[in-house]
Amino acid sequence: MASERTLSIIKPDATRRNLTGKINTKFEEAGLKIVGQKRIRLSKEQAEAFYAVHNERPFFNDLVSFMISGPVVVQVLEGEGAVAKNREVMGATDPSKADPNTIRAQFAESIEANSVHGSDSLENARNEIAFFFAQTEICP
Ligand code: RTP
Ligand code: MG
Repeated sequence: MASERTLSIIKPDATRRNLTGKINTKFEEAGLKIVGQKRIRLSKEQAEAFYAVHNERPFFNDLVSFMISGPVVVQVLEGEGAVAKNREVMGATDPSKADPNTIRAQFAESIEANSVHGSDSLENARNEIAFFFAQTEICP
């Protein structure tokens, strides 16, 4: 399998509870390398643009409010099959349905405050990485 990059976001529920290091350990133990990382506060416009695919969904406004409620850590993860591997490490969207040992099973508070985002395809990963990172901010 080829080396890939994927976009990860540690969400406000996790930064609030000081879980950045514990979540990063899960990525690193799975063989994902953190090759870009910054802690930022999303603007409402940025959050709306990032989640534009969900703008017809009933949870859209709540999701945007949640994502701007505190700092997030945006990250580029690199490794063999990084897109799928990261989704595996994250676990299902709803933490009550996530496999044990996944980030969401261990740390998420709810289906919305579920601690992490990860790109769901290689094409989305490329677009999502470009949304947050300049080439010079990624250091493999
Ligand atoms: P993500 O995009 O954050 O990696 O998560 P995902 O693919 O597992 O979930 P997705 O269906 O893309 O939904 C994006 C985020 O919206 C929130 N959500 N809330 N209240 C609800 O029913 C609901 N459903 C989804 C979650 O924060 C989810 O991660
Ligand atoms: Mg998604």
